[in-house]
Amino acid sequence: MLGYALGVSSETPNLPRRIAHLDMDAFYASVELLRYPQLKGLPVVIGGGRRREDDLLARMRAAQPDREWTIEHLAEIPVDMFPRINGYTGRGVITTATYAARAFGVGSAMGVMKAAQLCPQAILLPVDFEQYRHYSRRFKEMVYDIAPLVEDRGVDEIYIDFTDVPGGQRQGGRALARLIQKSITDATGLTCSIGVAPNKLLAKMASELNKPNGISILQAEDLAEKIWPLACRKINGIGPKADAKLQAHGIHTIGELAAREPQWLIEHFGKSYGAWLHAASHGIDDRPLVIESEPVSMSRETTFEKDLHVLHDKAALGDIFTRLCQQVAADLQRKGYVGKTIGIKLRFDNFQSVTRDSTLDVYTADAKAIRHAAGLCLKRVEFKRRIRLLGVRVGSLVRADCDQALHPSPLKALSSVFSAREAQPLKEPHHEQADLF
Ligand code: DCP
Ligand code: MG
Repeated sequence: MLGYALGVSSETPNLPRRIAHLDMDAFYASVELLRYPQLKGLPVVIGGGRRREDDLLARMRAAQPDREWTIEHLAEIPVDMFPRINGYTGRGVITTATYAARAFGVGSAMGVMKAAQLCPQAILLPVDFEQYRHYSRRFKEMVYDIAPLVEDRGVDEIYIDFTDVPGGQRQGGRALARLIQKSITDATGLTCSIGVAPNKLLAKMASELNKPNGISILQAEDLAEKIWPLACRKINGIGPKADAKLQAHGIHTIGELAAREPQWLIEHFGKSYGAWLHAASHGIDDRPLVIESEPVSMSRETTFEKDLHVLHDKAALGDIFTRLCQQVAADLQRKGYVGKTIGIKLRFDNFQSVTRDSTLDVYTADAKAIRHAAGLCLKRVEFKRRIRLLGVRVGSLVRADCDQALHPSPLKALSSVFSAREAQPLKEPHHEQADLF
């Protein structure tokens, strides 16, 4: 999927934009059920410590030594032999649960011990990321073959531009959505849910309306009926903190959010987030699909559990900052890229965001070099409020093995030591209090 420029996806003037969001159903759990079909329909949770399936086979060999037990026989292991969640003690967290387990209130990100209280009879299986990645690739390949303009959103979700694909406009996209669903199920045995709408924001909400194995078609005129009654949290981009703040102002549903004056939202949530809240509640979103091509940047960011103070939480912030730099460096190295624009992003407790970046003269994927340059960017920020989000980005990427990356001009390489320090525009004050983490 190389060579697509950003945003080329729906330039056809005559056809209305139709964007699909596809999300696999109970993904990790459903992949587990492919090898343990005997668990279908039962409450199963995925998470906790590493307990390998070999353990299960070893138990079978001990229980029934007269026959063979290999990886070929996983589907024959009696349900009674599977480990139950109620024996679990530990601090593990659940990645996902089958719909049968969800009926008991069990769900993603819940502590395993909490889940054990809610559904003690649930079966607990360990995670197997390699297997999930395998099925992730397979379902995406099926989609690329039918509709090539795909934005990869992670292991189990994608956006697909239906606009110009045959069948993509029929019944608002339902015909094509059905075809894709069927192709995925035929190829993998897995089910997914698809929402089709005028843009990514609405498509993402639509895909949740009919889960599992559902299709939802949303038109702009359905907004008031289908979207406005939903809780604000259903908008991708309204997290628990923003939601709590909205609730405190008596705003619970997307409709109530849509009824607020944009100016009021801007006053309370900052210029960019406030304006975005207004647009989102009215179903407005013109973000293009980011089609797989050479990445332009890689970033890592984290929202803190509680807002942190630049002085009082200096050590914690320093650690988090270093870890983010290490993560970005590891991402770059794993994918074979180097970059020379190092940036930071901060969001304060009033939702105001600031970014700063600086461009080095040499390309790097080195955690220390990134940390150093990002640290200098931090100095250019004035910290008057607590911080709720911190991010590190490396941009201007090139492949690590290309000429530019391997043979920087010697003069430039020498000067880079200084330029990182001097990259900040002169008009910006140097805030010494930021020299802290
Ligand atoms: N996941 C995780 N930790 C979380 C949330 C999700 O490890 N807190 C993993 C497990 C999920 C996968 O990511 O299977 C996809 O996440 P989804 O939110 O799409 O959840 P599911 O696919 O499991 O269920 P759904 O049918 O609601 O999409
Ligand atoms: Mg999913």
